[in-house]
Amino acid sequence: MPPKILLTRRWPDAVEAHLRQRYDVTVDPSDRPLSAAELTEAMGRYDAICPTVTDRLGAAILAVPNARVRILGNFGAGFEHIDLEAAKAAGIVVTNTPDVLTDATADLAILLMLMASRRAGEGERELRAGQWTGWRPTHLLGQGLAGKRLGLVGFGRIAQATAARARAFGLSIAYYSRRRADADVEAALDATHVDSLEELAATSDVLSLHCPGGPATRHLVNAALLARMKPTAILVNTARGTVVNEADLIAALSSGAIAAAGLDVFEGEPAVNPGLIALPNAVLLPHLGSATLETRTAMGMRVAANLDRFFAGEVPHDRVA
Ligand code: 8YV
Repeated sequence: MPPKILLTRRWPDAVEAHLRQRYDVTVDPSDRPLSAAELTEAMGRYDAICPTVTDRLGAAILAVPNARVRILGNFGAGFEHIDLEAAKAAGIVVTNTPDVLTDATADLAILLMLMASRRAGEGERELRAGQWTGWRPTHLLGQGLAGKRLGLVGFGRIAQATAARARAFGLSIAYYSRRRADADVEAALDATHVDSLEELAATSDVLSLHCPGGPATRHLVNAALLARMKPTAILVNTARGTVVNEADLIAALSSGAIAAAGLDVFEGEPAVNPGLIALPNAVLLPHLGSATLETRTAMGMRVAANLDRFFAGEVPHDRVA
């Protein structure tokens, strides 16, 4: 009997078809976040659950008695929605999908930087509203990026890929990370390590977030940090909404403490703070970081490879617990 696996959401067709060749696959037909009760019930029914960022797998669910689930094949790089300690205690393996979404997410960070610096969202809204009165020398003036400094919070794969792209736009690169990168990585990107987040915030023209979510990074960007930033600075977040105190960000964008923000993730997503929606200098995207067909297909294939190794009795390559 092939292992029974649950995909909590629809995945690209090619991946679903690939998985069906090897597994007894159930795709939850509702394509919405599963409730705690539904996930708890699934724990007893499947050998593997393949969740996404919208499924919260906390201790109470993972510690359910008589669980059948032996592996959580997470569809995504970030896994702060899964309680790893509880998974370990229950003997459940957890895997993620690093690498394959690096380029797509770095592209999106650059997109947000460009949209925010060039006021692209404001311009598009004006045009679609029929309010464009024609070209004039002072219309919707943004800021150029060449010669400016990009500050990266975290310096993992996505941050480094963002840095490589940003260099082509003439930005210089600085980063803050608890673990300093190897000298050859710094040299390849001409990246300067900065000793504190405060210093990085104070000296960057664009501050782009690339750290994991979860309690350790919650509200790293708050009123105190925003107050250190330049009034011309742009904040970009393709990491997790929880890294930013949104109420503090709204205050900073409203008062002109910083110039603009480009956000792909939100504290309470899919609900977005109406205070952000009201701000012209906030570019807001609905968590599109990895949203290309190529990338989502590669993510699914990566989950499949992890399941294959696990069910063959081997250690999956992307095991995180
Ligand atoms: C995913 C992401 O689409 O991989 C991540 O960490 O944030 C997104 O790119 C999402 O997590 C799917 O679960």
